[in-house]
Amino acid sequence: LVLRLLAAHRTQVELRSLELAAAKIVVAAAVVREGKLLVQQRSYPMSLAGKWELPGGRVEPGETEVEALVRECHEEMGVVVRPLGRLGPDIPLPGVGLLRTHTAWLDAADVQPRAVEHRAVRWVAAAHLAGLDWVAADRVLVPALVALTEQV
Ligand code: 9L3
Ligand code: MG
Repeated sequence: LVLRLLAAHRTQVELRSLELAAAKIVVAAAVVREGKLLVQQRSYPMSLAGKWELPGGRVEPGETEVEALVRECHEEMGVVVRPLGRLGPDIPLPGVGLLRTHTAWLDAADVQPRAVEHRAVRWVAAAHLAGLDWVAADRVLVPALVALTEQV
């Protein structure tokens, strides 16, 4: 019996380390221009449709976080961003991995992001950030996003 319990425990430990090894990074961009933060409204999956989030997505194998951030922003909004540095804590995404945020610069002042995959894209002032219907993970970032938006 003891041996069987030990074996069961070892299997659990092995499964746990597999889960950790598989933890995927999802990168998100915090882009501020003229005192407003760039946010997007999700169109899928159904459980997240209508909720607001920072633009971004999964880091693909062989890609750095910065490369993924630039690629995702280009795919999702047709704009080129310049990542600047990390913002706020890593946030667990249950069943997916970790959400990691980078601030980013949208250098062309005249370029307007378009909602390619999303329902809408919007520039939001600091005072209105807390009132958005955020995706749960992104809501954790609101204090850091308000501070960033007020400061830029
Ligand atoms: N996610 C949460 N907040 C964000 C982003 C960009 C992504 N700001 C979550 C939603 C999905 C997963 O990460 O569960 C992958 O994102 P995507 O590839 O569907 O954008
Ligand atoms: Mg995405």
